[in-house]
Amino acid sequence: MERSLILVKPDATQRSLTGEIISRLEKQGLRLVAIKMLHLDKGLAQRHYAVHRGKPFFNNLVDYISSGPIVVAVFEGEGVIALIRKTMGSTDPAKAEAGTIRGDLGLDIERNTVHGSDSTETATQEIKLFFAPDEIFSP
Ligand code: IDP
Ligand code: MG
Repeated sequence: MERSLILVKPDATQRSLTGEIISRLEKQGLRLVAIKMLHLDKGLAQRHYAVHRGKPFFNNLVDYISSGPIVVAVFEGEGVIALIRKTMGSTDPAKAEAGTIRGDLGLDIERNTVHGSDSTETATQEIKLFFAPDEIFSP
C-alpha cells in the first residue's frame, strides 16, 4: 500500500491549523497511520530537504522549517501521494487553487503550510527519517 509523509510546517502549527490540515486529508479517505510533533534540528532539516541543497532558497528553508514545532505524519492509501499533492495545491500559495490547503491557508512560497512526498522513492526515504517501523500503525 502506498504511503506519503506530510509535514504540518511551523507557520501552520503556530496558527493552530494542525487539526484542520489533518482533517482535510482524512476527509479524502486517506488513513492516518503515524503522527508525532517535533522541533527539527538543522541537521535533520538539511537531510529532509537534501534535494534542494545549493538552491538560493535552501538556507532560508532550513532555518524556517527548524524555526518552531512541526507535526509529522504518514498517510496510507491507494494513490495517496498524488492525492495529497492535489489536496495541498501548488508550491506558491498565490498560484494554488481555492479549496487546496496552500490556496486557502498558505502565507507565501516559503511558508506554505504543508509538505507532502512527491514520489514513492522520496516517500520511503522521508518516512525513514522520521519514523521507526514500529511507530507506523498499518491495518
Ligand atoms: P513542494 O513543497 O511543493 O514539493 P519544492 O519545490 O520541493 O516544493 O520546495 C520545497 C519547499 O521549499 C517548498 O514547499 C517551500 O517551502 C520552499 N520553496 C520552494 N521554492 C521556493 C522559493 O522560490 N522561495 C522560497 N522558498 C521556496
Ligand atoms: Mg518537493
